[in-house]
Amino acid sequence: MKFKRIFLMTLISTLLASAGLAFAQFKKPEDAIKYRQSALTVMANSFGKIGAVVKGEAPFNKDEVAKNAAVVATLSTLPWQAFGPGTEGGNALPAVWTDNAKFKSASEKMQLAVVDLNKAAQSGDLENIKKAFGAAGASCKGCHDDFKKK
Ligand code: ASC
Repeated sequence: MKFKRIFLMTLISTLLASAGLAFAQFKKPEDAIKYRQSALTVMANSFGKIGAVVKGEAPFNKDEVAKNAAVVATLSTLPWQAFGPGTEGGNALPAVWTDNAKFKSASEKMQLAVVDLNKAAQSGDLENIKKAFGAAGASCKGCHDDFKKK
């Protein structure tokens, strides 16, 4: 049956394409390193802008803080797919791969902390933003201590 064959081929290529998205997103390890460093760089930029407000070095503009916190929360989900097997290097310590469960849990802790920061930022309460910023910063540092080259 010709239609059945076409159906099966379509199904198989759809499945392969979606598997490709999950597993073969990067052609070379350098591409993965560039991707995760880029996401983390953009995230750190927005996080730093909130930090300046929290430290009193920049005026508190609610809308700006809310925008930056939303960027941080979104970007925080991206780097992890680019730490796959065979992508060792960059500023990442080997522990990312040898102690991957701990790395994953540290990354999840950070993602939860920046969701909290984003909630505080959207509500516009500076005291809550300060608290959530402190916790988020600690979650960045906690991961860097164990998994990032000094
Ligand atoms: C930042 C930034 C980080 C974290 C970390 C917090 O602004 O770029 O990596 O905060 O330094 O301790």
